[in-house]
This record gives sequence, C-alpha cells and structure tokens, in this order.
Amino acid sequence: MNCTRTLLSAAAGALLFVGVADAAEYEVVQKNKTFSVKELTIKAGDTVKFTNEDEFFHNVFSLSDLKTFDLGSYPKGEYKSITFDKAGKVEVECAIHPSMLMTINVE
Ligand SMILES: [Cu+2]
Repeated sequence: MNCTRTLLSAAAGALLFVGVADAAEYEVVQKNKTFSVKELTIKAGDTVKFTNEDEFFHNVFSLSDLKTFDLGSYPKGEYKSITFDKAGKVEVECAIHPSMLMTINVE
C-alpha cells in the first residue's frame, strides 16, 4: 500500500517536471511608453515577463475574456511575470498610458 503510493507520486512528480522544463519565458520591455513588441506568439503554459525600462511607472493589465489580470504599477528596473495557460488572444494594456497596447497570441 505504502509502496504503491510512493510510486504514484514519483510518476506525478516526473510529469510535472517535464511540463515545467517545456515552458518558455518571454520578456517584453516597456520603454518610451511602448511595449517592445506589438504582438507576441507563445504557447500555453509559457510565461511573459514585463520589464519597465522607463524613468516612470508602468502598469500591465488585461480585460480580455481569455485572461483578465492586473499586475499593478511598478518603477524602472522592476518586472512582473504572468503565465498564460489557455490558448487564445489577450490584449495587454498599461493603465497609466492608454496608448500602450500589445497582443499576446497563446497557441
Ligand atoms: Cu505605461
């Protein structure tokens, strides 16, 4: 009984590890009040890191049906990350600068 349980959890752990190893991390830089890319295509499970390289605060949020989030506002040199687990399209905006807009396509 105990032996079976150990084997099962070891198998689950291995599967989890494979999933993490396959996931990629992308970086989008916020500079001169724009996102460094207008459009980014990633795979479900991948993470996007938004790095602020401007002298002022930026925010990252989305009201998209696929994923609604608000990573808050943060100053130069800081970043926020978010993982996209479902396929679809996400419009990403900055609450401080309405002209900042980009699209993430999750495949
Ligand atoms: Cu901004």
